[in-house]
Amino acid sequence: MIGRPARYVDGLPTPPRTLVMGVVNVTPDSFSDGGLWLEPDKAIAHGRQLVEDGADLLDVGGESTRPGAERPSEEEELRRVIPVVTALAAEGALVSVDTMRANVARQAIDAGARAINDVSGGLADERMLPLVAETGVAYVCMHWRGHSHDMQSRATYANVVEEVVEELAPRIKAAEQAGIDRNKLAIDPGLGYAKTADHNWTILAGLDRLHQLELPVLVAASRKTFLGRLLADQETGDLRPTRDRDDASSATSALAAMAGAWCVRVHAVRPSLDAVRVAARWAAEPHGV
Ligand code: PMM
Repeated sequence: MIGRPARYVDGLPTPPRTLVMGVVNVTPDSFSDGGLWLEPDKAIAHGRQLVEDGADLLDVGGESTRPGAERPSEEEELRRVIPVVTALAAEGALVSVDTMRANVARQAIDAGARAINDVSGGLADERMLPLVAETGVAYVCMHWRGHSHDMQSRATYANVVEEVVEELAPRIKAAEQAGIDRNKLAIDPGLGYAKTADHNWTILAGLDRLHQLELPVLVAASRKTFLGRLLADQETGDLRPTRDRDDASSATSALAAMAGAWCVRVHAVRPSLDAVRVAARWAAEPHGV
């Protein structure tokens, strides 16, 4: 039990608890909130609300990467993301951009973004790692096995935790070789990305192993299908609807904080912020009597 981050990312906040990243999806098709904030004004207002709720940083994304999703054009992604980043950064919010495209990252950084959250870990666009190195922003490197349209066909592992660690290690090395300062890096096991529900649970239970890579760990479980499956209606088997997964998401945030996660990426900020504060306070007590 740690209850607070084992490590932090240079240039981002360092509260004495796990950070909370609020999700601002400017997409028509994200699995839990697709279409809700597609208009820039709505997305900006939503981001503002998440900051008021206590988000340490906002993750603005214009591409849904839910299983089966088709990619938007780069032009469309830019059209969705840049006005929102510009407005929120101008208001003082700390903005991260969820993109796999170096060109979107570059324009977002020019618009004030201070971190890039790349679900492909630099694999989708070879210009991404050099761009991050050149601009000196923080970088979240996620475990990824390919684009969403067919990623679930790659959800095969003999030992999911070890394979995620083995496949993340070369991505970290590539990031450092491209010139990214190790202190600006965080890693993410990529829950749901080429992973089944059982894989996700195994990874969460194995976060200690991920920490052996000695980098801050981001956990993004919020509203994902594996929670919907856990909480499925016992009679009909219907998955718990996405919007009714926030209590479980907060429970996951508390447990991730207990395991030493650096940051949780969530849709509902306030309950997860409360959860990580509880975890930090709990773990601050000396153990035993
Ligand atoms: N998941 C989603 C989007 N971005 N970024 C990181 N680093 N890790 C994730 O697991 C992740 C992500 C998909 O969730 P959403 O559609 O609710 O944003």
